[in-house]
Amino acid sequence: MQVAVIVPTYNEQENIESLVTQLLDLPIEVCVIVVDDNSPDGTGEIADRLALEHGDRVAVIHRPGKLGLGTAYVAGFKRAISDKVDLICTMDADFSHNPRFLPSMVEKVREGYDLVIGSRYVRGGGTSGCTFDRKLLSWGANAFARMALGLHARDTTAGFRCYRREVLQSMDLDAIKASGYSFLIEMLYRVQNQGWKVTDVPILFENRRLGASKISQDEITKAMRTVLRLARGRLLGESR
Ligand SMILES: Nc1nc2c(ncn2[C@@H]2O[C@H](COP(=O)(O)OP(=O)(O)OP(=O)(O)O)[C@@H](O)[C@H]2O)c(=O)[nH]1
Ligand SMILES: [Mg+2]
Repeated sequence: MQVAVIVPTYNEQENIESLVTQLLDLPIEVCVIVVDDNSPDGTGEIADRLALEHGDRVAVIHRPGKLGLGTAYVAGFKRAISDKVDLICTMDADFSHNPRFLPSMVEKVREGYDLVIGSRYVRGGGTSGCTFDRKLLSWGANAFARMALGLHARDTTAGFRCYRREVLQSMDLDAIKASGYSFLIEMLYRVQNQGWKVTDVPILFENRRLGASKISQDEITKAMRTVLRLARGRLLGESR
């Protein structure tokens, strides 16, 4: 099975090289697709150098500016679908999602699941180094999304995921309205409503050590609006 890992980046120059190196050193073979939004700190140039050094195993998509996390995933998905890889994973560049958990996630898809989520909220999973406020935000957003949308997955806002290619191919990716962080919730909602098999595997989520967070108050407000929009559609009986 061919596995692609999509890594969206915006100002991750402290992290990108060691992350790509660790991904390429995993016991399973993966290729990496970096989606960089013209990071002012030069992340895109570092990624280009890595692509030159590693040939087919590293690709870089450059976008002209900070266009949001959701549309960065979509750009990566389209590339991976056209490359006909079997499994398409997503993860953050900041080591909150440690590459060492990827093999167990890929294994779950091999066992027959269609979407596997690297989850903080199942037995064996957890967080480390996060402030109380950050934990509360994440826990609250997750509980709200699960309740309002009837989501079964335990960690609905996690960006550490592994999709079977057919799941992404079956979707009109451009129809997903949420473009920022709430893209993850909308995507999960659509995947569940289409009847695909979703599960969580435990991961330890570690707070970023290097670089700065890109989550803003604006993103949090947008995420709440996305959940309310989808919940309204659910109440009105719209299928997705
Ligand atoms: N291409 C692209 N990548 C982005 C954008 N916004 C965030 N990212 C990347 O998406 C990943 C998640 O962003 P973070 O800022 O770490 O957000 P987070 O992990 O939810 O929050 P923290 O715990 O504060 O780090 C990182 O790899 C970012 O570099 C964007 O607009 N475009
Ligand atoms: Mg992060």
